[in-house]
Amino acid sequence: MTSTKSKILALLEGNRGQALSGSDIAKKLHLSRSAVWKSIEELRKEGYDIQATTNKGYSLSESSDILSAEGLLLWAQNPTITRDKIHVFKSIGSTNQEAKKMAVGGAGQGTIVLAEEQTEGRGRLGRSFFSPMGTGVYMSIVLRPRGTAEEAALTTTAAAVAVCRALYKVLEIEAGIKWVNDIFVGERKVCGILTEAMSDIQTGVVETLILGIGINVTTEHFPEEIKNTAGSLLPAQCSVSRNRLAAAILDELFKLLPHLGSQELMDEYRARSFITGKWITVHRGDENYEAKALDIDSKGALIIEKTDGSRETLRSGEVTIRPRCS
Ligand code: BT5
Repeated sequence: MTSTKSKILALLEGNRGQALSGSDIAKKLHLSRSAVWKSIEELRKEGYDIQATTNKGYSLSESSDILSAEGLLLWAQNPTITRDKIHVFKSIGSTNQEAKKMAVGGAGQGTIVLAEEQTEGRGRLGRSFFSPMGTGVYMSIVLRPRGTAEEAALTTTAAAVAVCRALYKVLEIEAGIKWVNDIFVGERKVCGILTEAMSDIQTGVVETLILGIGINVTTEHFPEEIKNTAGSLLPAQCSVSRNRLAAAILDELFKLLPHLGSQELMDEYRARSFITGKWITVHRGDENYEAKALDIDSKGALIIEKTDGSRETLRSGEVTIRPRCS
């Protein structure tokens, strides 16, 4: 986006629903009126609902909900979130893939990639994440921890807590965490987290993490195979600022990252976790076995008790909750 268009969008986003006259915009931003008009036309072509009223000026509709750096910065409070670090795409294969490419090219800590749609959204173990146009938040963040694989796992833990906090702050939604990387509202998965590590082969040090977060905000129609398990935060007709939601998640995340593994963070993760105390099925490769989920340790690992009474600590993996009757 050109800097003129970016400045005008920031002004309109900051005054949603209010008319700003062309000459006031021009004066404020030191632009000609025709430059203002041209940028407004371009923004409209990009899908922004900008009304023009004679004698009043231009106003961006209150319900406008297009992801943008300008819209996000309006809400973000953490000073590390800056314009140059935010990259927004209309459609992309995968934001994690793009963030990885940027990281290889030297992108620094806190680089953010957002997309309105992913055509090849990814889950863990080669699974896919359904990411249709304009109804979700699909976001990846480049982190440079220079730490251990353990820290990498704790980053997923922090991200899960950050998402839950943001959902409550912005929408007053109480969400639960299904170890290790899924966020549920009620019985439905509304968010998945994918943390991918890039390490130095010789030292084993994790140099870069790509933290991917996908949220169904108002997605209505899910594919057949997930239509009974996936859900959205809000019905399709509701309007919420996805920029605001993304900013709240980033703010909470950057607040938590310096405290990975802290007592406070782990206690919050445990309190949100809804599998502890339940009977679960552990899926490992081709092997499936029953166990009771006992607790989550200080490293974010799941402690289970098998049916023979032995205990095991799972650092990663897949579990499903067994039906209550079994
Ligand atoms: C995840 O994996 O849930 C991690 C998803 C991470 C997505 C984000 S979006 C931004 C960034 N860029 C990417 O390419 N990815 C990240 P996993 O735990 O493996 O769960 C995947 C499974 O969840 C699938 O096999 C489906 O069963 C289910 N699923 C797929 N799409 C879903 C959706 N939109 N909502 C709920 N469940 C879904």
